[in-house]
Amino acid sequence: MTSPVSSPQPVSNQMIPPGAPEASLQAPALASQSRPVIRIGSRQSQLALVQTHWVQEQLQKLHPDRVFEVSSMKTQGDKILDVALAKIGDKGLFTKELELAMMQQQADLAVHSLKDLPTRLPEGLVLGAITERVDPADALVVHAQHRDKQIETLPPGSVVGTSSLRRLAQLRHHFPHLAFKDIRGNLNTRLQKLDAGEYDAIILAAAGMQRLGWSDRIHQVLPAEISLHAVGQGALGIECRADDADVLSLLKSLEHQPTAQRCQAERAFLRELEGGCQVPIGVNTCLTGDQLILTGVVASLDGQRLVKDMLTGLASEAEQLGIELARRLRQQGAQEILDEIFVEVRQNSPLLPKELS
Ligand code: DPM
Repeated sequence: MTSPVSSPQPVSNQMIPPGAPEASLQAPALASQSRPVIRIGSRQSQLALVQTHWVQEQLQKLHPDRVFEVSSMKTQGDKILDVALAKIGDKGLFTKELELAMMQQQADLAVHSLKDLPTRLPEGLVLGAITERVDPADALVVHAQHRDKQIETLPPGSVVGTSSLRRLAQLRHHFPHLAFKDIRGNLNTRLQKLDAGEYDAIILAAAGMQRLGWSDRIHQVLPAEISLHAVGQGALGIECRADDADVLSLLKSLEHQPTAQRCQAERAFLRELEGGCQVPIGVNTCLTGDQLILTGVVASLDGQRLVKDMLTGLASEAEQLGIELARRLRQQGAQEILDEIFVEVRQNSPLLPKELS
């Protein structure tokens, strides 16, 4: 039910009784009716826009009386395309500009690939909803000459493109005979580089390929035994201002509870290990009834050491499960691996995927 408010009055101090709790300042009915358009911030990449338009469409369907508008902008991660991701090392590479726009009231919500959203958000912003996850697995895409091969059968020395330390460390562990090279750019650019023969194969998230309608290029979905996916992979995270009750209530309708519970455990695990988005940390979650199984891995860049464990608990205690698994991995040597990587990345270790010149 919407109650028409003909001429919304600005909230003046005289209207608020002295000593009133802060919440009464928010006047949600006034806020929702006085705002003609809800502005959705997005990155400009094709994948980001597909995701944002999907969210816009869902919101529009569920709230036909409101207007949702998309405004797109370039983020730091979109601008620095010639430097290896791991070396930039900045958290929030793909999210900062959008967050600033929300804080400055130029956007009301922002749609992110959840895996690009740091586990700690800036003061005043919250994760308003986590949408239903598509396939969170990593996928192998091959050059035409390897159409008859799988990751297990690629010839020694084959050049595999990835900028993900997580993919690199796990794949080096299983396939030490492969060579790894850095690859940057949007998904279309990466596919072009592969097809042009710069790589024998590349590893991408199945989710991104699916959303862009390129599922037919997925040659092999990598099983969890070979590659545990990134925290939040395959889900969208929608961020908004913590005090925007109106937008928060609109976003509630997009939340997918099972995905949210799985991602809460995954994000708590990463947060507890203090890993940014460029760390060789992988996860897998499985939700059956009220039981949540969380698997986590921390791997060294050379692929020699792999600390991996699994924990089951109540989905309602997802956060605690993530924290507990992180502590266990730390007891098994995960912290030493992460500390080493921090130095290796800073010192430009030869273990990092080499850039193609
Ligand atoms: C993050 C990573 C990558 C992206 C690191 C990782 C992949 C970088 C690379 C945190 N963000 O996964 O270990 O391989 O060069 C990104 C993609 C998607 C969201 C593309 C991809 C689409 C999938 C999704 C980049 N962010 O991973 O192939 O929405 O989950």
